[in-house]
Amino acid sequence: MSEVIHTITNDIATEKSAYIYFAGSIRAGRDDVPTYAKLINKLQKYGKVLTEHVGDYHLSVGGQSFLSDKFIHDRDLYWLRNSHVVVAEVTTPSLGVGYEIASAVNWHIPVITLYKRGEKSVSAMISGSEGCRHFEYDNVKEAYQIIEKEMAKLGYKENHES
Ligand code: 6K6
Repeated sequence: MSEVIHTITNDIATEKSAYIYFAGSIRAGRDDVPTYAKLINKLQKYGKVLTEHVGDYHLSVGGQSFLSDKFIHDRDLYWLRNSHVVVAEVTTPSLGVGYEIASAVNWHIPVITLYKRGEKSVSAMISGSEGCRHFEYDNVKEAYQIIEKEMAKLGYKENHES
């Protein structure tokens, strides 16, 4: 994985592919990390995933604790503000992910939310938001198909070489 702490200033100036902000639970629980890692891997075919650490197995609930909360908040909102699309895996309910989704919606950044179909149901604040394209999926293959369809609608092509 590339460095967790980095700025995107140079990338933004030079790269043409999508900047993708992947949101997934951190302090709210890391049970879905294997899924996050697979979704991030898929999204990397469309451009740069600014938050690839979210899918890092080594980042536990206590991970990156050497960074201050203010640093994390400001850095992540900066990345979010500069992203072209947000993909949020919302199966594990997370305050941070909800906050990121609301911020992206307010900034008119397209948001795709993915929820593993199960016994529980997702918050109406997500499934009922007109700013989110909300989808439920049964398995990762189905989630990939949703990503393919939605990214194509947004005008982003999958790069099969990456
Ligand atoms: C320190 C101690 C425990 O975790 C840390 C490091 N925290 C974070 N590092 C990077 N991104 C974070 C961190 N905390 C929240 N975020 C952002 O909020 C991510 O982009 C996630 O999408 C989201 C997760 O929020 P919570 O509420 O589940 O932590």
